[in-house]
Amino acid sequence: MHRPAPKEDINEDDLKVTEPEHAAAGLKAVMVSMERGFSEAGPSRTLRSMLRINQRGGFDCPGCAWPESITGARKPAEFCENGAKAIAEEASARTVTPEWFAQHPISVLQDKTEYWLGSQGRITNPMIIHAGETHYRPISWPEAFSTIAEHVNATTPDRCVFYTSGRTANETAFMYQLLARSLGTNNLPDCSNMCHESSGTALNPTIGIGKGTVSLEDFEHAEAIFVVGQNPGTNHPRMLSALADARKRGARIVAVNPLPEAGFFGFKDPQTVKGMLGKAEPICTDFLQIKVGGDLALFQAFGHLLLQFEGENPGSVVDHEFIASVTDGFEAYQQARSAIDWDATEKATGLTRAEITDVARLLAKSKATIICWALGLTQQPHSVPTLKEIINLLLLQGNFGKPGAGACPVRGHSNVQGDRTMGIWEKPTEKLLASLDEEFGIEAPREHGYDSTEALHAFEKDEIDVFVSMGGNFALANSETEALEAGMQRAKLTVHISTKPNRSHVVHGQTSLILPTLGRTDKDDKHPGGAQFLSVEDSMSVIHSTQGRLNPVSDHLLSEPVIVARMAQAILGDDHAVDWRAMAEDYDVVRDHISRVLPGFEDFNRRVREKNGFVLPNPPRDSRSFATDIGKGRFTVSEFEALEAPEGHLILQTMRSHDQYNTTFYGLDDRYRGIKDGRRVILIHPEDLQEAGFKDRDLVDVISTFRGTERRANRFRLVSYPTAKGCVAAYFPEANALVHRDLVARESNTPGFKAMMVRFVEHTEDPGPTLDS
Ligand SMILES: Nc1nc2c(c(=O)[nH]1)N[C@H]1C(S)=C(S)[C@@H](COP(=O)(O)OP(=O)(O)OC[C@H]3O[C@@H](n4cnc5c(=O)[nH]c(N)nc54)[C@H](O)[C@@H]3O)O[C@H]1N2
Ligand SMILES: Nc1nc2c(c(=O)[nH]1)N[C@H]1C(S)=C(S)[C@@H](COP(=O)(O)OP(=O)(O)OC[C@H]3O[C@@H](n4cnc5c(=O)[nH]c(N)nc54)[C@H](O)[C@@H]3O)O[C@H]1N2
Ligand SMILES: [Mo]
Repeated sequence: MHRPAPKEDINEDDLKVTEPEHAAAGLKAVMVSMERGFSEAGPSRTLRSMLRINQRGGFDCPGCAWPESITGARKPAEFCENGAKAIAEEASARTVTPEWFAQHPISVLQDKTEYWLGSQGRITNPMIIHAGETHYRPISWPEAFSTIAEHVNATTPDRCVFYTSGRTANETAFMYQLLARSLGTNNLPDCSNMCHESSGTALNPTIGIGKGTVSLEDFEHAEAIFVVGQNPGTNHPRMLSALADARKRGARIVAVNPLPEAGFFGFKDPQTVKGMLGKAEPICTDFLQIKVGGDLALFQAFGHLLLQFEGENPGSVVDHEFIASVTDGFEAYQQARSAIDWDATEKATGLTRAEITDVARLLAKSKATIICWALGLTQQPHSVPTLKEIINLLLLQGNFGKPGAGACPVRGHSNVQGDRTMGIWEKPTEKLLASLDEEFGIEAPREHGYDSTEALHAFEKDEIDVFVSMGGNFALANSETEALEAGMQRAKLTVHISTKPNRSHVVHGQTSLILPTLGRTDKDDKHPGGAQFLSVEDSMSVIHSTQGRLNPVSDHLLSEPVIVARMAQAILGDDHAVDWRAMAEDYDVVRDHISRVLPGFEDFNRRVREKNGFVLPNPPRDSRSFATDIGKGRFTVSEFEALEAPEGHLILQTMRSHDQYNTTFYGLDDRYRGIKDGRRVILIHPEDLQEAGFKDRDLVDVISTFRGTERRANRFRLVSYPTAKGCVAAYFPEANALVHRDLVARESNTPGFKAMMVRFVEHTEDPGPTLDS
């Protein structure tokens, strides 16, 4: 029944291109998810896990952070094709054993793509390798922990880095940050630094909370919903049901994106007979095909137009009462938006004045607007001002704390928001540190630590001795792939707490450990008090439990909380102020600590056991109040700014295919965009293709330029595609080698993954190691 793991690696010459699709999901999606599950995990593991995804008492889907309903009934199958693929990936019955490592020298593994590595299966034993050795070999858990302790204690805390990927559950994250701070460092970079950091950076000073202000029920009341810089059909498919329902009620749904993504135009709901028969529900009423980086100009234009409509018909658009009572800075904003340069706006956005004005009219009419966004807005040099401009618009019409309205940053990893709530942050607040000190009798360090970009710099300067990675794949996720990998290889110790092999394991430090762990779907019952559960926070601040039920693929796996506790015991010694053992034995002990340290978690152990969990306080949503330093919502003024490609260059954005989860590839197809059996492609507008002097499917090398320096990535195929003119698109992580380390969003330091300036040259060089094996 099991499909063997691919023996051959990707052959990019197999690439096939068909017309992009015009609707997402449907029967095909269900078939794909079932097929994938059966071949990876077998029918019994598949059915057992699929039926528990996102059910009360089941486990939280590791696919994305889109919430489940807490008021209504849940459907028997509360998941999507891509959630099912994420589960199948984790529930895989294939194993990566010590024998497997003995058969695969590092030199061979370094030539494999992430697709091949990830599809080998679940790692079964702790493994170690030293510089100069050819193979990872098994090591016992006690020896692994003492190896970590030796290295950590041989250096200073500021030379140790503790990275977190956003799948980590709340309890684990809390213990992990406590370990770093007990040791004496705030070096806690996380995937959020590369993801929605710009959102928090823009929201905290303007609305007093770094999170979204809507709940799922608000989608039932909104009159207008904007979906900006986001591809929900692939990355948050369950969001399409909420959008389709809103559209059916007559809400206006506006997509703003350089790509005409399939999910915008139709949705075949696999939960309905109509959808199963292939009848698509329309989703968007309006589509603005914007140029990459043009959103700040667009939102400034909306602000200008709303104020103009208000002037023409006073009292019709602007919520003066709201502005006067709970906001600050309106006059300066009004002043700044009173004039507009339409030529510059049209050039920056690639949209016409008429198109922008039409959508501004619908925005003006809407009495309840939700603006959703994701990475298209967070990974730009001017992301923070762009997002502040969205907040201006929402404040202008009083779109906070009323049904159907608010800001909705749609998060990525299933618990990335919870990890931050738990204190995974390199810039912790004094309040958090003081309450950790008080609860545990430790002295948490006050100096800020490295974010992910600073960690990349520190690797390059040999300032990191020990790098511990709680999940994730830092080498491939970040910018400057080659330089980063070289830096990681010079570190004294790298430790990867992982489920499956990945690139970061094979570009390892002088000594490297792989510590295999239980995933979301796995049973965690080797505790004195019996089976344990964990908790997560979704994109809308709902905290709920998650518990896997599958038998782990090996007896040697430890849960993440147990791994953290045993690392801490080894590093900090048995007489450390924190009772690590008690936390590892019983996760209720962790939750009790959390309930005393973090606001909103009072009575955590009781409330997390309630049917739907509980919702964290959210002042803008709950009471139209803003916990900023001035106690008000803050209008801000930003300069006009857009991306401009130098002569002969185009703007490159990097994005996900339909068959990948970040650096993990489930397969090689991007079904909705019509790309099959290949990933090294550049989607390019037909006119740009012609102007650049190339033909469809030509093989090129890509050169990016930033402040006079160049980066190169070889052997990509140009594919003629209806993207916005002047803008091209490639997949993450293949294009990460092109991202200069200093190309980041101002203030948030998030890499500018969607803002590279590139040109193409005919392919000349050897394909390089990331291609065929
Ligand atoms: N199946 C699946 N689900 C996932 C993930 C996955 O890899 N696979 N990843 C998870 C994670 S960690 C995250 S953060 C989310 C990511 O979710 P998304 O943000 O949807 O992810 P991307 O694929 O990066 O898509 C970005 C979208 O922004 C558009 N875009 C690019 N530049 C601009 C711009 O300048 N302006 C505008 N308006 N749009 C722009 C792109 O065309 C694309 O549609 O998804 C999560 N869910
Ligand atoms: N060019 C470009 N680069 C990007 C982006 C982009 O849009 N463009 N997006 C950025 C974003 S939004 C993000 S979030 C980052 C993602 O960066 P990361 O979070 O670092 O990367 P992932 O690919 O999500 O991590 C996958 C690995 O996690 C491990 N894993 C999976 N499940 C578990 C588990 O349950 N426990 C543990 N311990 N390990 C597990 C597996 O070994 C797997 O190989 O990448 C960023 N990089
Ligand atoms: Mo993300």
